[in-house]
Amino acid sequence: MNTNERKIVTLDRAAILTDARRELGKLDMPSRRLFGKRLLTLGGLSMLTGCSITDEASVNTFLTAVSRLNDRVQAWLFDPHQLAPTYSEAQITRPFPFNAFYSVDEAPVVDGGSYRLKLSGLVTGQRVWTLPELYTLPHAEQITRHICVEGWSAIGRWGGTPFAGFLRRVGADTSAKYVGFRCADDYYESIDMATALHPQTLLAFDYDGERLPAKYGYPMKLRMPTKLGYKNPKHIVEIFVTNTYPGGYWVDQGYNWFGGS
Ligand SMILES: Nc1nc2c(c(=O)[nH]1)N[C@H]1C(S)=C(S)[C@@H](COP(=O)(O)O)O[C@H]1N2
Ligand SMILES: [Mo]
Repeated sequence: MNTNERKIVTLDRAAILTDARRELGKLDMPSRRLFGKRLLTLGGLSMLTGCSITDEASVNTFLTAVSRLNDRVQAWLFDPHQLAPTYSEAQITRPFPFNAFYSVDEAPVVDGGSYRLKLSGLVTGQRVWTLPELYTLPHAEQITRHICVEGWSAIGRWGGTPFAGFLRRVGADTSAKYVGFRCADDYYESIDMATALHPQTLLAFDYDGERLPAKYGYPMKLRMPTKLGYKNPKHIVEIFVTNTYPGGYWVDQGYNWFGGS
């Protein structure tokens, strides 16, 4: 028994390990093998994360560190060329569910005429975009599955412009680590650059052949079939490129940042 392990005997080892396992359990098989049984002990994990687990506060620090470890493994496993499954029109879930941190009648009402999308951070084209300008960009459609951590998934159809092309057009530094989003409803998110450049990552203006209604994120959302629902920001008003970790609305409350699906 090392010093750390001796200190944690008074804490509920089983419960902490269950939480840590749940965090790592979001990973798929190759990474589970990577973390083989030996490392999934508290001693092994605290060594990997560099945390000593001695009290409540350090349990939280430890679990956050496990989550960031999970981010790094997911980023490492992420295949930028691997496509998420696509579906047929007939498989679309109708009606498509709404979800947000408020109820549907509280969805922000954004005025399309005065709307301006702001581009900031590590981009040479720091400027604002009007909706008519954005609507002239190359168009793509996808029918993909949206998976929410609250326990539902649904197939929907989104249309918009491939995000990689948009980032290149605005002169984004694609060697930067993060793309961050600010939303009209105080939501915020950030994603890794590899996912931002993934061919199925779409700056979506349409839902099922129509402009996005307010509930699904008017005037635009980022649609990523490779990420869980909460990583897909609706009502985007600002996009920024940065090397400083920006966090996210749910991520800052303990959800895993990478959030792969
Ligand atoms: N701006 C904003 N974006 C958001 C959210 C939100 O509350 N506000 N909720 C997220 C969550 S948890 C989910 S599951 C999806 C729901 O998208 P939908 O309403 O199109 O189904 O939006 C995500 N993006
Ligand atoms: Mo969600």
